[in-house]
Amino acid sequence: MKIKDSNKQHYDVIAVGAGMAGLYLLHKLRQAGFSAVALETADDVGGTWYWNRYPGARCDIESLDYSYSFDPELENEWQWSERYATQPEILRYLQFVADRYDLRKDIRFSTRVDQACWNEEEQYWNVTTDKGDSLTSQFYVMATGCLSMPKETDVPGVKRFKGPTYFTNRWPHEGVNFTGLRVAVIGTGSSGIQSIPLIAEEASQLTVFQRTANYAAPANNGPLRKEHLEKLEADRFAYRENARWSRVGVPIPPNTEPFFTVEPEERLRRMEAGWQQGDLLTINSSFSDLVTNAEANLEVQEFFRNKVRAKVEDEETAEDLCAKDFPLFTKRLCLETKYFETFNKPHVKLVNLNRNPINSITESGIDTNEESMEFDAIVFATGFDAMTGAIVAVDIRGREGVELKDIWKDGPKTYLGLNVHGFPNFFAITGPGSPSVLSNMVVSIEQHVNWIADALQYLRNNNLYSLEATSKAQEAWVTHVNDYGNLTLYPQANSWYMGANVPGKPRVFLPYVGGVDRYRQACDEVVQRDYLGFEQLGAEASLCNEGRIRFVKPDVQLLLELLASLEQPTLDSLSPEDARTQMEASTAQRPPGPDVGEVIDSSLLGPDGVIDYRLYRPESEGPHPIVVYYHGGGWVLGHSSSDDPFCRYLCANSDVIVVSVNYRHAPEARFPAAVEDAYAALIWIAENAESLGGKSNQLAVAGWSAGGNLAAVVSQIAQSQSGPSICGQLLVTPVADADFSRTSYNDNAEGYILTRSLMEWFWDHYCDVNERDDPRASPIKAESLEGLPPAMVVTAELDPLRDEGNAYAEAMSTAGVEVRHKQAPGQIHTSITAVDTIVSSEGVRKKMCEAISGFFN
Ligand code: N01
Repeated sequence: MKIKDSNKQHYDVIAVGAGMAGLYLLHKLRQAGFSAVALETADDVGGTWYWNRYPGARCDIESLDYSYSFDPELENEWQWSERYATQPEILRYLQFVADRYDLRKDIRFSTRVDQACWNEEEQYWNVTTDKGDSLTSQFYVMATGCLSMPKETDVPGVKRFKGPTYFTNRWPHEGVNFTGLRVAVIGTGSSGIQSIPLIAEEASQLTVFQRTANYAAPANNGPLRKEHLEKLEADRFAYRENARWSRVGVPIPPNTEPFFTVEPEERLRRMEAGWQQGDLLTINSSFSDLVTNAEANLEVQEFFRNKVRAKVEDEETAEDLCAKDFPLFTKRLCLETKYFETFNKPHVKLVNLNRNPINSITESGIDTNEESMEFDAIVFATGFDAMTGAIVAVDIRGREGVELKDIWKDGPKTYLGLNVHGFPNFFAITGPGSPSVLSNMVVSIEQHVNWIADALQYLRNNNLYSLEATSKAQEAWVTHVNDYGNLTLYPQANSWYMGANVPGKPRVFLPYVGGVDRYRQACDEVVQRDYLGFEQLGAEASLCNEGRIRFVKPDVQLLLELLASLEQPTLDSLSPEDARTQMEASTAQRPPGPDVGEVIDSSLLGPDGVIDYRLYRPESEGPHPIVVYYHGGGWVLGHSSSDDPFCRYLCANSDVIVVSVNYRHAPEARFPAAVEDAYAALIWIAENAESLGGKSNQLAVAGWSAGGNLAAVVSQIAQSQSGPSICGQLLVTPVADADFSRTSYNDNAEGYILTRSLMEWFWDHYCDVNERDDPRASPIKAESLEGLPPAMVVTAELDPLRDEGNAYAEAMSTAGVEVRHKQAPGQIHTSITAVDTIVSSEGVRKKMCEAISGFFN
């Protein structure tokens, strides 16, 4: 740092915003001995609770949880008066906090930040305001909140109206008296749903313009719940700690039961109990899969709709008020108090904008397609440019003058939602890519502030002056955030979570849906691993701790966690017999895979007796091409139906017959018995193709793992022994070599189901060491790969076999074979074939089916 102490306008930290985040940040930084200033547009503290003063504004997380936890004394000094506190009470609380910690002296009110530029030469941030101030700081923090930038009004003619217009998110401080007025409210999100019943109490006429009906649960507001208070008071520390390590920042244990594993009566009981409880969380957390399972979600949606139908007298209005356009929970659930009943009042009318859209706001009212309506006042409850709007409203420029707005034009990119590559010493509190709006904001704010304060102390203690995410770490985090979002139903809604409410905003899922607990774990791990993924510059030494914090696909990770929780013995610690029994037991639990036209179990005669096979025929009329499939299991485990869901998948999605053939297994029958059977079965199927319903000369092979090895080997044998003719080979995470020295054998030696030691166990059972260079064991060792059929090779990033599969694909390609090669990021050896279990590998599976279709065209 080259800043001179004499510069009075220089701070360690400049923060933007004096809401819940800014206040705690100031306190925390002061405690840690940093100089800090917060710049705030408003003339007082409070952030969202300063601006959103519309009638009925309240928190939708219970007040006891929606409270700072950093100071037990503060907790003792403040008593909430209601279960869901009103905006004035929450604002008083934040004012109390500001006074109690004497924070106002470090806040410049009525000051808007216009620009923040990183000065590369001096290594500081230069911040300018609308007041003409120019300040500098080592660190720059956006504590601007997720829902603070009002969405620009996009209703036509908005400027024409001569009467007063009000915006819920910028409500006049003196309040508004609607008594005797004809009022229009546009928008039925949380703000509309909270304010409409109260506006209706005053207005002589209220017309609500609804574009999309919303799900809302009753708030059942009242005094603080006794049992809730008792729980907190019994052990405040444990209570708050449980919140910090919960899914959404409220201490409710996560549920592991999928909806349809619960009996219908019990499902209904839980929904009803959640409804009576009156909160955002209970119903959702009564099951494990309401935001991932569309059918389960549909059933709960209908429960919500029936509640509306029971409350609203006019049938057409009731139907219009029933949310139908998006899955439940994929827009923020609203908490309501007499909202639906308000539409039973004779002076309240609902206009369904889908049937009767607004043509224009006029001088005296609103014209829709069907009528002209006169109003004395219009209220806009039209929402926010959420999560990114307030951040990019400031002209933030990082290294080389790069504008944040520019690099976020296709959607925000952050590392942990905290920092952005190219913007050293820049932090966003509850930024996009963190749980933020999907959590209790206070818990997430405290976590971010603590993390930032710790980071600043780490830099100070280590004589470092800047911290910046690497592009690789950021890219991996963005992928991780998207991967999680894509496992859920959230992307289906046109919500502000998706940026879909603001015309022209890129459609990207903005928050992190993996949970407060998992997110906190990731942030902690980054620190424990010496700020993994951050470049750290110092006066004497700098380091770049390159790396990715989460790269296993989230559903794969969940599967790994589930398997670990079963504490089963590893297969390689068992006898082959016991390993087979354990395998059978676990495959019995899988989803069955898609329906196909017909499944036939039969057998053929091999070189050493009968070989079982299972034939899968598509629903469409034949004849069809045939794929001979070899199952996985390290030549030791499995049989003709052990990859049943995957075979069904290939059959149904490629419109081919799949014949899954068994082969003799080791250690009872060692190498080359499996190869002999695999090849004999191939010949028999080629010769009997027509009687099996296949097309002659339309034959391909496929296999997974050891089966991929056999598919590769029989392709070589068929090619060298002139038959049968094979149109293509699909090799899925194949064993291509017996060489354990490749990088992937070390990188992925443990932790991803197929371990290095399990592979050693398989090889030892299957094949003598001195035979392993035989190309029938290690197909990559073949003298020539020329003339082999076209291939698709699929490898998984986190598989010990990854590099040999990659090497085989490359070797075939070099030999002139037409090869499609797909390495699946974040996948493990067993996840690519896990039909209906691992959703994140669905794209690769689709590609395999395309490849199979390509073999025959
Ligand atoms: O905003 P919203 P909000 N023509 O975006 C409609 C938090 N919050 O201020 O859905 C016609 O949810 C829009 O219609 P559509 C909470 O997280 C919390 O209500 O886009 N209509 C929608 O109905 C919440 O989720 C509390 O089709 C137009 C409404 O306006 C978030 O803030 C209280 C329109 C906007 O709903 C935002 O809530 C309040 C147009 N041109 C808010 N443009 C608590 O309880 C928009 N709409 C703590």
